Amino acid sequence: MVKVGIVGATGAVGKEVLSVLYDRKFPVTSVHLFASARSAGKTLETPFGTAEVQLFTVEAAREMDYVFLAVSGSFALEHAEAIAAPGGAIVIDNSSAFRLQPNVPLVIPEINGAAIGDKRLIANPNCTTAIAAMALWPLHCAYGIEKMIVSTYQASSGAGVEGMDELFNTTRDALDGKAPSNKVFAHPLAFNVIPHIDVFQDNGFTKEEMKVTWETNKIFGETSMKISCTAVRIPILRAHSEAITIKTKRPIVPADARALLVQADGVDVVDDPAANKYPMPLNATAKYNVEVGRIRQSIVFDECGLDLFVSGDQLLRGAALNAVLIAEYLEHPYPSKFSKQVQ
Ligand code: 2RA
Repeated sequence: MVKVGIVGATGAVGKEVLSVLYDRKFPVTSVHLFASARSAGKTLETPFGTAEVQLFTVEAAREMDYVFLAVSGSFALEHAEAIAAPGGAIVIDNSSAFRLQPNVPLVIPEINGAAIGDKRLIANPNCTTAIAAMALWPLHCAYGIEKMIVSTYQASSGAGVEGMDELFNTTRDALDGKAPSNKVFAHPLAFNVIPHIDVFQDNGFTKEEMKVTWETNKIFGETSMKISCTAVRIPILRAHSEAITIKTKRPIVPADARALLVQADGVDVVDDPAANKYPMPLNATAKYNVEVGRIRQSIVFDECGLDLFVSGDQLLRGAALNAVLIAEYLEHPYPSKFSKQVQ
């Protein structure tokens, strides 16, 4: 039985961490919600009952067995290492602050749980990376993905509760004939798509797009998998979708890819176009597994290429579920079902 702390429990991800811990019967003895002085003392309804928000201090957080950080990268940079220092808590950080640091494992437990080793600070991947990786890892192991092109369709929840609220408000404004106002997104999101998530980099890609390249390579234990991504925000509440084209080292056919993906934990193959069955964000919402479908031979890369479509809940596999699965892995480690067959 373990003591669990959550920093950022009122945010979209923090709330889901609480729900997932409860739903998956993670063996908690007590749950502690930490926040700044502004929120300390308030009470919050949680699946574990009414909880009073405690003032965050490093000392109090170090008393926990696990601390989930569902707050900003700057908070994590300031406090994560101190909380995790020997004698403290294991920290699972949802921010991007430590993801690319060589001494911090970036983990999707079904893929590279073993990378955790004896580390006490563990980074949770970006949602876009995690959702795609669930479908790509079995294919990479069996066929060796050399390069890929990814186009994303990302939900407003990626920008937290504020992002979801802004989607509702801009939709209402548009329907009421009012000029929609936007703060969270660069433009009104209602009835729109915005090819701009996070800040632009010198190479013309956004940071969100580059995260897919950087993080997928790190999680798959690669250094030179080429990934070109276009990340787009769409007026959807909380599930991201991604259209992906892979170029593999070994020839691949859709039927074999489907048969392989059916065996993958955390993945549902939804691929019966004749019956109008394919992954969709509405169906992937509130679901632990990511959906993969529209699997077809690539016209560009011929027998060494595949096109597929993935949808996954941004707040679950893309954040809270993955974080809780890391803690579960630490309680009961297990090997990845797939290992690389192609170098
Ligand atoms: C987004 N990937 O969708 C980000 C959130 N982590 O904005």
